[in-house]
Amino acid sequence: KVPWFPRKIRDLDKCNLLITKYDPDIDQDHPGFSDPEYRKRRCYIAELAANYKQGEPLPRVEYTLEEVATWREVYQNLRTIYPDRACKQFLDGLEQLERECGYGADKIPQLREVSAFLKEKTGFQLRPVAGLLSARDFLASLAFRTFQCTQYIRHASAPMHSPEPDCCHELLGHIPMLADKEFARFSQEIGLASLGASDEDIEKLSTLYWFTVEFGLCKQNGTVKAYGAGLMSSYGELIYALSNKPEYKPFNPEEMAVQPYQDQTYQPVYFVSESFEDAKMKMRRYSSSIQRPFQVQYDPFTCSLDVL
Ligand code: H2B
Ligand code: FE
Repeated sequence: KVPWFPRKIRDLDKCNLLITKYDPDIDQDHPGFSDPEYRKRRCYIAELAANYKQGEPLPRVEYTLEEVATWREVYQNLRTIYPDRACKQFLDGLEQLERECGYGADKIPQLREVSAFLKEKTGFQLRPVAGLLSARDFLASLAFRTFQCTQYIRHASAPMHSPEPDCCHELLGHIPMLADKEFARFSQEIGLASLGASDEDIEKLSTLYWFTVEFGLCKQNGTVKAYGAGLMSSYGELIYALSNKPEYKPFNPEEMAVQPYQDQTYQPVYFVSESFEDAKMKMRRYSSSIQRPFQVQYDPFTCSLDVL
């Protein structure tokens, strides 16, 4: 039996299964656990996401001075190490965001503006999400060129690290790459491959996503550069990933899909692709090997799927 999957963009309102892992209300090791103000703030922002319906204007958050100070610290630190370490597509995207979308150290960009920017560049749009989503729901939204984006910020006591996605991770890590047409297509293709897939295949796709979109490296002009969002939003790991200390393996979806990974500390192994072209080609070959009794095609005019 084929698991349910969204057929039209409005169905994404139903793709909202949250995973409670690293929750500031439950996890004693979360930096915000013993800060009632922070937990209240998180509840308020979670509420905005929970009440959101497809097509509504994206909620705005008035960020506090403390939140902006956290953003500033993250932005300034990371911004200085990007030029030597980030791939070209990332740097291009970030420069456009700085020029055209108000990106900078002094204010946290609003999802509404960022979504409008992306829509013009690659057709991607954002929707707010309250926290870590199930892999199935997260990947399904990519099929509709929709990126589920958290809107809260990490706790002020730990600006250099967050155990869960936050707006620094989304806005600095993911958004610049989603402004690249080729990468946008790559992301949507992973999403399309996930629709109606078995739990086992979802697990594999989500591991692939991990080693590409989150922690991927690629060669450019003979040097290894980073493009993964987990790297772009972690000062320590971005330096570490390109330091020659970890193990590097060539891009190979079959191997990557079953490589164990962990989200507690730096990755012991990274996969390096020869180019985006190469990665996309190999991913396509992998995706088409996933067994499904139907084919899906995205219709951009109606933002819905044709299931054949
Ligand atoms: N949820 C949220 N909110 N942001 C993510 O970046 C994210 C997610 N990534 N759920 C997913 C899981 C990813 O790690 C893969 C697909 O499992
Ligand atoms: Fe991410």
